[in-house]
Amino acid sequence: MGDTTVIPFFVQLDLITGKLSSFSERVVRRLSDLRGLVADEVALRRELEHGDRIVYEVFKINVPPIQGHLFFNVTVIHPGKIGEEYHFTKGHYHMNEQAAEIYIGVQGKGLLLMRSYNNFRVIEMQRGVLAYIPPGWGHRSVNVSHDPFVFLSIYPADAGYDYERIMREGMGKRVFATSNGQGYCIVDD
Ligand code: S6P
Ligand code: ZN
Repeated sequence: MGDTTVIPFFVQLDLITGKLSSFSERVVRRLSDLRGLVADEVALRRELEHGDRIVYEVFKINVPPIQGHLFFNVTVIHPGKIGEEYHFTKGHYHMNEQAAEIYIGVQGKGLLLMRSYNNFRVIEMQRGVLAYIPPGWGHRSVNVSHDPFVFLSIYPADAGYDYERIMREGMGKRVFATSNGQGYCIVDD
């Protein structure tokens, strides 16, 4: 029998800005949370001297973290660079190797980097792009625009997060600004 402790509910998503009418939790990730993950740790330390700015935020809607339920939340990656590397999320694998995920682009322009062992995929995200992250693929998002990059994620509530593996193995790709500051280049890591 399914879990019937949660009654049906809704929230309003502004499809232009990605703003949610309500959420249960706001997770804030700052420059200092990206220690050990950036290409240029010296640049990170330099930027930290000007303050520990917010790189991205996740607006979560909580349901029980058990099989059968679905999590859905909105990530906002603010525009910016650390050195020449565009702002990105920490990235993770799902602990539950059976757990896939869907991303839906809402605002701005970003890249969804994915890795499964030595296989790499990159999907360009913008409003209306529905991307499928199959089970077992690590994933990280990057804002390559000068506006906030906003996307919606939907995934099994028992997926869990493995950040350690990304720390150890990396994503295999990094995204830098081109010299004129307008475009991006994807570089092997
Ligand atoms: C969760 C999903 C996203 C990320 C969010 C922040 O499975 O992939 O909601 O949690 O974009 O990224 P990270 O890597 O810091 O969790
Ligand atoms: Zn995920």
